[in-house]
Amino acid sequence: MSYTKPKFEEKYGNFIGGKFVAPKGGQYFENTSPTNNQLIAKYPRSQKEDVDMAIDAAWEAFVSWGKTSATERASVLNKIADKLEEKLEEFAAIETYDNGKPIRETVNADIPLAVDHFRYFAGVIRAEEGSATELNEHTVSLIIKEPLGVVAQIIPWNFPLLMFAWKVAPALAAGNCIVLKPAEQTPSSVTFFVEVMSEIIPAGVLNIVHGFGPEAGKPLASSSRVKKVAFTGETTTGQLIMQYASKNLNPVTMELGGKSPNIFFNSVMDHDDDFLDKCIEGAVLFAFNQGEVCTCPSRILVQEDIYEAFMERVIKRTKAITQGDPFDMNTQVGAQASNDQFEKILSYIKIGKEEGAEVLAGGEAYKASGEYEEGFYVQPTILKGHNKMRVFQEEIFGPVVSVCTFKDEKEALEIANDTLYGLGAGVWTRDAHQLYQIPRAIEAGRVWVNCYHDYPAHAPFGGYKKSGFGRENHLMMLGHYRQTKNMLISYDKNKL
Ligand code: TXE
Repeated sequence: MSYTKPKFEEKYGNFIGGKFVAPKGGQYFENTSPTNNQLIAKYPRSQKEDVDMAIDAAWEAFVSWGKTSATERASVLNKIADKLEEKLEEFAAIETYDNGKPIRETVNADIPLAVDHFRYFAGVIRAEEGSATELNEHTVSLIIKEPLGVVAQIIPWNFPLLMFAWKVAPALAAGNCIVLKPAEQTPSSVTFFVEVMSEIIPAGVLNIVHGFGPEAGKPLASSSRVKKVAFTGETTTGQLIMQYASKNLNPVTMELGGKSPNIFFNSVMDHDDDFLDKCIEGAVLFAFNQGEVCTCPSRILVQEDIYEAFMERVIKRTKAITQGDPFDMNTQVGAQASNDQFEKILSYIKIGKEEGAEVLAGGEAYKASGEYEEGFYVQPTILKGHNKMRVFQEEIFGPVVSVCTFKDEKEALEIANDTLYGLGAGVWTRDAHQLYQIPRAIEAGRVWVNCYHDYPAHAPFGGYKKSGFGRENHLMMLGHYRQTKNMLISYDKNKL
């Protein structure tokens, strides 16, 4: 199957009250493809007045959506999933062109995972049993879960449609209406989503406001008329958003940056080639999605007695990565999401070299050919150094991994936990003690053991430390989108 670049209209509106509307101020920004630096389309440069209009539409829709039954909402979510699946290839091509990630990832991961997310929350919301307790023979306590109302959601550009699904599916399942701001770098797949779902989702239940963080994101997160703010993005932006939301005492969930350790113990080299191959793939996953993943395993820790033999294979495998044309099914690493990101990654490679890190692979921009010559590509890069270097401590968000050695379990844990972040981690070992005790001692919300980069809808995901709080995926996510009503009912005719 071959994939081609999708077609776009010249410009799009915000999606408010079930239709596309022009921004009130009439301003637009240009969105370009990082694959070739060509214009995709113009999107609204929204301001507070546009955000207010979307919040109005959402509250209007909440009057009826907030009263729908779980069965009705589940039916809507299932229809969304079916439609997404039917148009999977179109969504994948849009995502690849707008974000730069290779088509093999959008076809096999981004869009199918988004489909599954809607199906999962459609099922979860109907499986609930609720609770009633008899406090004494005359009094019953009922616990009822109610939606919050209108919620604000602000998402990043690294998984535009998947992050959208992570936010939207549980919020809708719980009975909320939404105003969501996509990242300005990747507005396309969300726009296509609301276009094709307009006959499925009632008008005003899901509203999209495009634009920049300080102009559109800030008024959304600051509004006293939203009842919750959900955010995924950079840690410092998350801190700002918490300040805005705190003025209204609004609850927030934060999914922020990471600097995840990926630890390889010496038992991975024990006479089993299949398992070792799996470990090598696990190490090379730093390049998955161009390293633009909050859980990117961006620090490899290798036990010192296997370092040479193990890294020889990792380097060889890294150099064999196919890079370039994102629409070629064989391409494993596509374009970085934007010029800003491209420049940031190259500056970190320079910082690493200046700090004295040794370049074991890559180390430069990648020159794509033909129509992709003007795109933003970086070679998968391996830097060898120590954990105090900036390239080990700061989030690069690119296909760059920093490698160091450790002596024993104690030192592995010291290095792994010597970071501000605590989102993801990987542990690779054949030792039964290590495969339980090491993940337990790592300060991170998700630890993969003998695997990595798996994101099932029914496993909770979220950070420790400066990687945020609150969990996404899993039924526990519903707790972030509902409030608890307790009704105490007396059946006693006489006594108070
Ligand atoms: O993120 P921002 P940026 C990290 C990654 C990357 C860096 C910068 O290291 O290099 O962040 O990327 C909106 N009020 N991550 O600048 O600013 C913005 O419009 C309200 C990690 O793109 O966090 C976008 O919709 N909203 C990360 C969203 O916030 C604001 C994924 C994310 O943008 C705002 C992305 C404001 N003041 C980047 N400022 C992850 N953990 O997955 C910005 N926004």
